[in-house]
Amino acid sequence: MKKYEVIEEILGSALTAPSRGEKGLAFAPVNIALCKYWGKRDAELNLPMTSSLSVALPDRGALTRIAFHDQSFDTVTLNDQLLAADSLFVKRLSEFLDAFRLRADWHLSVHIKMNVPVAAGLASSACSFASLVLAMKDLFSWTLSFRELSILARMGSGSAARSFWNGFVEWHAGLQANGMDSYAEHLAVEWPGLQMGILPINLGEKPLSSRQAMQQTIASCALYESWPKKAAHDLALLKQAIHSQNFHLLGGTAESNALTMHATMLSSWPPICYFSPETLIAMRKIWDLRQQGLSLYFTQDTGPDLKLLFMENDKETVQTHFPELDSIKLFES
Ligand code: 2P0
Repeated sequence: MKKYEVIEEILGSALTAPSRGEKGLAFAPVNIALCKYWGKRDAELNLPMTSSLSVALPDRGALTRIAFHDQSFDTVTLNDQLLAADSLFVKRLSEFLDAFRLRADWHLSVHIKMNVPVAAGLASSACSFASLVLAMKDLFSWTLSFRELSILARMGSGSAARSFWNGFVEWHAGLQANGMDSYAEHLAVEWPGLQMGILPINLGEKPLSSRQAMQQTIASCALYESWPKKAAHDLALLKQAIHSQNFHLLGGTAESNALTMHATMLSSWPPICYFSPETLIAMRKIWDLRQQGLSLYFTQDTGPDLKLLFMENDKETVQTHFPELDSIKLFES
């Protein structure tokens, strides 16, 4: 498998397990894409069709503690609850770990503490896989660059490639078949005052996973053809907005990018819809408020929740209109 070759290339002799009793511990933040990763050119390596750009939610994410244990399988606890071995999340983590068990027979106990809602379109798999890779780096004493860590995490979950930094991060799609040029990089630009608010909305039904939704879109959506062009255009605009600190350009581009991604899903067959009635009500309210002069934009991932973008000086007004909003400062100021 291609995945094994990439791991061999990056880790080489560091793949053997050290002595038992060692532990690894690491935190990785949630990242929210402003230009979305939507569609893969390689499903085994999670190589994306397009480059993407995200911003991290500082202090929100996954803290992962791992240790060798004597069982012949991995165990995973999430927020102190032991997950069923046949749950999708455990299977994905364990499959990911399989790729590292090349030269030694070891299994891990994995304890993840997450301070964001799990699997609600809040990038919980991204921060889980990134923190798992960092915890493995700690456990195995790997000396790796962030580029290599990003490549490793990407093979667990695509968007995990972007979860190693606070602030803005760009994930380069890359061109190589083995994905050695598909990694994320931190953009060293701060934007004091920029805020994101999580607007919790419950869909009330089990949503389709991002992975399935992407596959279904690529397989059946005629509009998808236009996505790479749209993504490249938005990425350039977002970088311009970040460098010139142009909030309207940032918010408008992020919102348009998210709506276009959802448009590709709506025009897939069978259709994929992550909107609940409350999502649409909130969108209309944001559009109305914007017409009245409030600088407020949103983005949406593969769940019904909206993430609102606004500046600190509008926080009180935004919070008055959306009292349930969980507002997060994206940069120290
Ligand atoms: C993103 N999403 O850029 C996009 C926008 C969801 C909507 O990356 O199959 O869990 O593990 O590579 O990373 C969520 O998809 O998918 C995602 P896999 P992943 O944040």
